[in-house]
Amino acid sequence: MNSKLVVAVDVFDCNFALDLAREIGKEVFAIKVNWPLLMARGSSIVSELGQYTRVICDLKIADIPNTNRLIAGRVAEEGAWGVISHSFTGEDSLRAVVEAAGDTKVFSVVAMSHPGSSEFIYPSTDALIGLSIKAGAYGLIAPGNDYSMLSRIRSRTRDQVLMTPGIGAQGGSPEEALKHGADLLIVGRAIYNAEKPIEAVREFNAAISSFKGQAENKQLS
Ligand code: BMP
Repeated sequence: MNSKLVVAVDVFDCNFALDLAREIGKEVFAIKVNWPLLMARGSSIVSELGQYTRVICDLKIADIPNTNRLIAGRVAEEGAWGVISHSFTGEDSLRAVVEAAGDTKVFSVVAMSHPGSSEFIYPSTDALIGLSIKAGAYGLIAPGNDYSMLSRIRSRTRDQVLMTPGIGAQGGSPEEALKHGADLLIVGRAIYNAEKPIEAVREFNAAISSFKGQAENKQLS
């Protein structure tokens, strides 16, 4: 299935997450796990969900290189397709993630989707993009609900894959995010809180595939 949808499953209930993955796994690009599931189950949740679809581990790693290396190495051992790291800790810290992640793709945060992102992160976004590219990041995390920031990030990198949270519950629309340069769209609550998550997935997929405006959006396989 050629979907651009990454479903964030921010819950503590592992059975709910596994049932959801079984239901939607073939119709999404990936499932993203964050601290709630990792706290509830440990890192094995990555390989358990990996039976159904790709898994992106959203740890927002932000430590010294040695600690980052340990964390990214474990994520890679569990077979995660991708991992999310902060970049504000510096090039050496991010490079450690990239090296330890091996074939697991590293997405680096250069701007966030919540209002507080404008306090410290936005003023540093250009520098964070440069640092992330130098450190070898495969992709960048950019806000899917702030279209001018998203366009600005897209204009500064053609090669990196842009993965964008902020769609649905945080106000972003799939069409606008794609129009402004997104390659993968993260949607959480609007799917896992839906009465019928599979129908919500299909609606998002339909909105994504009906968007024809951006020939440059990357096709990931
Ligand atoms: P939701 O669609 O329910 O708002 O979830 C968005 C997901 O993306 C959450 O897992 C959140 O941690 C993550 N996220 C975000 O919302 N903004 C960012 O800037 C970076 C994120 O990883």
